[in-house]
Amino acid sequence: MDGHVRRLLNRVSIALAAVATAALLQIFSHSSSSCFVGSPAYSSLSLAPFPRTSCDAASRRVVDPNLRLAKLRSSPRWRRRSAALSTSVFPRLRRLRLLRRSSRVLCVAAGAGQAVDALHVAGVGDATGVDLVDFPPLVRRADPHNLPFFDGAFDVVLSDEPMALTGALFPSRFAAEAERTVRWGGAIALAIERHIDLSTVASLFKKSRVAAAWNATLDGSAATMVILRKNSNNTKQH
Ligand SMILES: *[C@@H]1O[C@H](CO)[C@@H](O)[C@H](O)[C@H]1NC(C)=O
Ligand SMILES: CC(=O)N[C@H]1CO[C@H](CO)[C@@H](O)[C@@H]1O
Repeated sequence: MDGHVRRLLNRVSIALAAVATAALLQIFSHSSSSCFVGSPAYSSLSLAPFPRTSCDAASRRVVDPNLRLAKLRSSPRWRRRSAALSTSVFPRLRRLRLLRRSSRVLCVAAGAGQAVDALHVAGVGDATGVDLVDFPPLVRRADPHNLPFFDGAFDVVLSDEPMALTGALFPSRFAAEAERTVRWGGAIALAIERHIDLSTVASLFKKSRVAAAWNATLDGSAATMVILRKNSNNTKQH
């Protein structure tokens, strides 16, 4: 009798476990199809063809990320952005001795990962891309207001998205996180919209000084590039 009850209970618990597993699988397979439409804080005009919502993120799952990357790489927009980075931004950083092949670089607001890809092509192997929406294989999800990296983890923090800073929910928080994750003496390289006052941008970075600024064209959109250097100890007078 006792043994019979135990066997029965065993059977019941196995059945319940099976039901729970099936329910979980159901949840997992459906969770990504309920997408919320709404742009990330800095949904951009210049990256319009790339996915910017979780709906797009969900529909992307059927595509092999590497095939998709190969396709994107051959698009004129991607090539223009890569060219702008490798002929304008990277050489400046190198001349200032802020970028080397061994540098660890974080690309924030990385979109589909053009900057990460351009860094790889330029021989910088250790480049990490993050954005509000993950985009494998080059970009994973992270909130720029709360970056999941240690203090001083990177030699360079780069954003080639002109709307990233000014379109951020909290620009000062965005700036503080970029500064926190870059090492002392390292660089923050930012594209900003051309009408934005440089001193306004500089004032957001409490521990860094502007090392270079110039007007650049990133795949057709006029932007200003700014390179800030995180001071070896906070000597900035403000
Ligand atoms: C960029 O161009 C604008 C005019 O379009 C000019 O006012 C500004 O000073 C330039 N910025 C830099 C850093 O050269
Ligand atoms: C150059 C220099 O003095 N750097 C120091 C700045 O402050 C940090 C932390 O407070 C030190 O770790 C650096 O050595």
